[in-house]
Amino acid sequence: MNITEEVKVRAARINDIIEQYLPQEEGFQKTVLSAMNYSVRAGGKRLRPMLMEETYRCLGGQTDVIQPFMAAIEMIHTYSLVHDDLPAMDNDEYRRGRKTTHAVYGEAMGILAGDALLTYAFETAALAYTIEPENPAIGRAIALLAKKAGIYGMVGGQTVDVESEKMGETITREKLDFIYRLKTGALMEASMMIGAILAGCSDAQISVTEHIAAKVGLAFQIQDDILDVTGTFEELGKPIGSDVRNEKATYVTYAGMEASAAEVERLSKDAVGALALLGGEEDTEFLRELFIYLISRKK
Ligand code: GRG
Repeated sequence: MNITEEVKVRAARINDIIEQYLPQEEGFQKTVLSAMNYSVRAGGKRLRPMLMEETYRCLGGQTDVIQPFMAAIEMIHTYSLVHDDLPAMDNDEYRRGRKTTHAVYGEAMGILAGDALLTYAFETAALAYTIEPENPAIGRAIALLAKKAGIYGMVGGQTVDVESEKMGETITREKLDFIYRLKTGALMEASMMIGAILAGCSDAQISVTEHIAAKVGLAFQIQDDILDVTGTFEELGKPIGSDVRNEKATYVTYAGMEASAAEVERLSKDAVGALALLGGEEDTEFLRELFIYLISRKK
């Protein structure tokens, strides 16, 4: 498999799916709708919907019921980026190679577009009932999405992250793990777990997907820290060095570059190894290749 090409093809297909769920830009509230669509259409790797769809497929899922959830997870991810870029947070002017939402639409509209994307994500996920009205797994998937996006997930992690600014290397490994597990890992976990839930998996299999995604999420965030030091504006579509500027405690400041790179590799290989725990005869080749591909990602 040529994983680079395969990722590109899948991202393009995911863009088509997401596009179907974006709101029409009309009515008196048109500005916020336009700001939402601007944020989502800015592109991005579409990694979370990719993980979700592939986990669903690997575990035997066969219908389109996964699609509203793929759009929803990307809307939630995009809202987190829009808010993360705000002046009160990282105060970034560029993201995904273009001006951030608040830089184009103003701060108030940046806040509202993030709020709207979060709320609209749940409106979108609930559309799964129009595809499979009798499927009880949909309610469970919606509840999980809320939990992993909220105070016991991404928002919880971001809270501790914001409070840990200016701590440099004095932060404990335990706290850093907590931040990464929640801030970045939680949406990866939601992606794979929702794939498993909608595929009708057992609780044990759903737990395995959580375990795998937690490792992928941690590796992904450490690689993000590394790229913030070693990447370029052209590759990342945003300025590098934002962690240093914001005096953020990261894996790189905590453990150094070499140990961080080794940790990314170890976690990714652990995630690949854990794919065997899913049981059954699933073809996990794409997930395996994707986890390895992410180790050397440049954006
Ligand atoms: C509630 C005010 C308020 C803010 C919430 C929760 C939150 C802000 C921010 C989430 C934290 C965050 C941005 C974590 C970083 C995760 C991460 C590495 C994002 C980049 O993901 P990629 O590389 O991005 O997948 P693309 O652009 O490819 O989609």
